[in-house]
Amino acid sequence: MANLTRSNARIVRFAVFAAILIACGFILSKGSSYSAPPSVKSVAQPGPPVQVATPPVDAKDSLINKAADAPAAAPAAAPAAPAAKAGAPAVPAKAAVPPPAAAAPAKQEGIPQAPSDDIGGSSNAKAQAPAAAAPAAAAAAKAGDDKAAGSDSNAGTAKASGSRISATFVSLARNSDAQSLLGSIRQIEDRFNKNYNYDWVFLNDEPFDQNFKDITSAAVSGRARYGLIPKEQWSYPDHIDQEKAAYTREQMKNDGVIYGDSVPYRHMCRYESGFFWRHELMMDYEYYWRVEPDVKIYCDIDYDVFKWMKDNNKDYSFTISLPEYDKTIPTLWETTKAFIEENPQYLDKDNMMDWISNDKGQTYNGCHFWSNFEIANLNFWRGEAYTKYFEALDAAGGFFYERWGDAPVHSIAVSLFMPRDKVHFFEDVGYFHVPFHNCPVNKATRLAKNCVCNPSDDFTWRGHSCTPRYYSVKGLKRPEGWENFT
Ligand SMILES: Nc1nc2c(ncn2[C@@H]2O[C@H](COP(=O)(O)OP(=O)(O)O)[C@@H](O)[C@H]2O)c(=O)[nH]1
Ligand SMILES: [Mg+2]
Repeated sequence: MANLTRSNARIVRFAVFAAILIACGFILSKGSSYSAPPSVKSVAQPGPPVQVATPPVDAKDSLINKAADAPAAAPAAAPAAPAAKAGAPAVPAKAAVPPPAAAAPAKQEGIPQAPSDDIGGSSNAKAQAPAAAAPAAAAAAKAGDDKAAGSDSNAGTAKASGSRISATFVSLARNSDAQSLLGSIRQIEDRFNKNYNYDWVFLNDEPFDQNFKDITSAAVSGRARYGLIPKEQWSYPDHIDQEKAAYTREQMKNDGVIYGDSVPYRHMCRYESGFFWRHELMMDYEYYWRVEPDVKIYCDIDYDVFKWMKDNNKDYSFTISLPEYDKTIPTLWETTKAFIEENPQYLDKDNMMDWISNDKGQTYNGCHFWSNFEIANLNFWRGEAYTKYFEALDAAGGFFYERWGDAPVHSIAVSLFMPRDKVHFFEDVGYFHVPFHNCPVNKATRLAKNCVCNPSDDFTWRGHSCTPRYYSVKGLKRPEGWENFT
């Protein structure tokens, strides 16, 4: 009886064990097949790489939003950059990696949104072909720049944009300037912007044609943006006496003054003096680099010059300075003096009057920064002192009754209303605008930066240049060997 009870107990234990085994097997096999589909779905849904890697050019915003919405989707983040370059907001892939909140700081930093009149974006997309990418990344890597360690332009863009500041190139140009401007763009891209992909704003008093847009947007590595100048900023103000203006032009023509009889040139000078920073497209930026057709960049620019300006508290910079042709500005200084007398509060206590005047302000010596090259802070022009100064000059009418250039106007304002420490001479930016060259006279600089210019062409230390005076009044140390190039 005892034996029978023991064997029954064994049978029961075996049955229970077998039942547990069967149940486990069932749970294991069924369980995996039930839970897998949802998890696969949830990973695949937010950002299938194929979808992001081949964006339709016009799907700008949605792509940016997608990237920002997919924080952990690394494969999606890298290819997101083409969308930014295709004319969409330049939200870098890097900015898309953190949670969506990161989008706000990017905007605050000034990374602009695509405006409605940004009509260059679509053709700009093709400029982002990998061909331009590899050299960009390689150059950055060579420079020891961990900002662009990626293997394609998109990665480079994303990395570079992480530390970019709010800045743009700006070119005022006619449609007929397309080819000559292309040469300038190519050199700036190759020597500098391929590593940083800053935007490029093109402004014109007439609508840009398709050829201009095709050519320029294909060449720039950042966004290409095209703006039309409002008519009232490129025409005579009401108070201008047309007959008097015409008479002046005739006189200047007879005197052989360059552009003396040109009406468009006068509008151009007035626009560059008083309006370019007010253009809707320029509102998105803090710093700009002005670029003209047919200029040359002789040396590598292996650091972010915009960021350098900001980090070093500089608001205006130049490469060449010289005296103005005084027949173009007979009353500019008198008008300036009258303005200062009425508004002494705008004169900076650490101004550079000693650079523009040899007699403590009685007369203007004509020295000016050659404004076809400018890297500067737009906020200076936007400020009260300059705005009021421009209004006073415009009211006096010298842009039309004489031929006031934007170069002396900018330079006088910088010298009087800006502390001298905020002005910078870019000795290392080899530059040419016909007929003057800035070529670093220091051999080590030329070699380090792969310059292609001849220092004997350099204008900086020549008798006619105002840059030696600039060095003197600021007490700067001149580069080694400067005396061999006077
Ligand atoms: N849209 C437009 N741009 C102009 C006009 N005239 C000159 N510019 C631009 O203004 C800048 C200065 O003109 P430029 O001919 O180079 O003058 P220069 O450097 O003083 O000989 C360049 O960027 C030109 O492309 C014009 O009538 N319309
Ligand atoms: Mg020019």
